[in-house]
Amino acid sequence: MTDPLNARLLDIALEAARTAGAMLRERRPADLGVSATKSSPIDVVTEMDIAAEKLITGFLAEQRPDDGLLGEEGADVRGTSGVRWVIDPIDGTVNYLYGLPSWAVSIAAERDGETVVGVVEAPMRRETYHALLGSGAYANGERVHCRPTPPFEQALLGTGFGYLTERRAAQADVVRTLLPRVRDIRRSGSAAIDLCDVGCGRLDGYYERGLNPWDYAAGALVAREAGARTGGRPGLDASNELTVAASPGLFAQLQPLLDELGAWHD
Ligand code: LIP
Repeated sequence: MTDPLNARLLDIALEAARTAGAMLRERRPADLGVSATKSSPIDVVTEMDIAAEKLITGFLAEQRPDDGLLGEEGADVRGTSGVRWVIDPIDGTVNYLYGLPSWAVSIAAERDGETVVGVVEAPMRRETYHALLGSGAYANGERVHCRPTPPFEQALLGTGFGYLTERRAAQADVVRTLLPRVRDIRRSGSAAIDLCDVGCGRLDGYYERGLNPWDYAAGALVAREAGARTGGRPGLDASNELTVAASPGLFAQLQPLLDELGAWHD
C-alpha cells in the first residue's frame, strides 16, 4: 500500500520536473552564455539554471508552503512539515550550455531526512525516471531493473569529474588504474542520468567524488528501487566524499576497490 503523502509528493515532483524540463528544452537561447561561476572558472551557471530553479521552487512553495527547499542555485528554506525538496534544476549544466543532450532536472523529496521520492526528467532523451520508496523504479512508467552482475572485467562503469584542477588530477589517477580492469568507462556529465542508467541497466555501475545532495538524491533512489546498491566509502552512505551505485554483486567488488584506489580523496 503506497503512503498517500508519498504518492502526492511524487505527483508534485513529476509536474514540477516536466514543466521545468519543457521550458529548458523549448526556450534554450541560441546564444546561451555563462552568467556566473562558482568553485572555479569551469563551474558555471546559466540564466536557465536560475530560471528553472525559480520555476520549480515557486511551484513547490505554492503546492507545499510548509516544506523545506534545498537547490543547487541557492534555494535554502527550512520547512516545518518534515518534508524537504532537494533540487538540481539542470544536472549537467555544462552539457546544457554546449547544447549536448545529457542533462536532466532532478527533484527529490525527503521526509524526516529519508528520500521517499525521486524524479529525474531527461527532456532530450524524452524520458522521465521516477521512484517511490518501497515501490520500485520506472522509466516512462515502465518498471526498470539494474543489470545482473557481470564479471568485473566486463563491467561498464560511469563516472564524473570535479571542477578543481587538483581533484581532476586525482580522479584521472583512479581512472588510469581502473580502466584496464573493466569493460569501459563512460563520462556523461550528469550524475542524475548516470544513476538512472544504473537503474535502467544501461550502466553496470557508477562512482563519483564531489557530488552534492541535489546531484544524487533522486537518481540514487531510482537506482536503489531498481535493485542496485548505493553508498559511499565502506559502511557509509553516498556523500560529497564518494558516491557509488551498482548491482549488489558488482557493488561488493567496486566499493572496496575504489576505497583502495583512494577515489574518496584528492
Ligand atoms: C554535474 C554532475 C556530474 C559531474 C559534473 C557536475 P551539475 O552537476 O551531475 O556528474 O561530473 O562535474 O558536477 O554541476 O551540472 O549540476
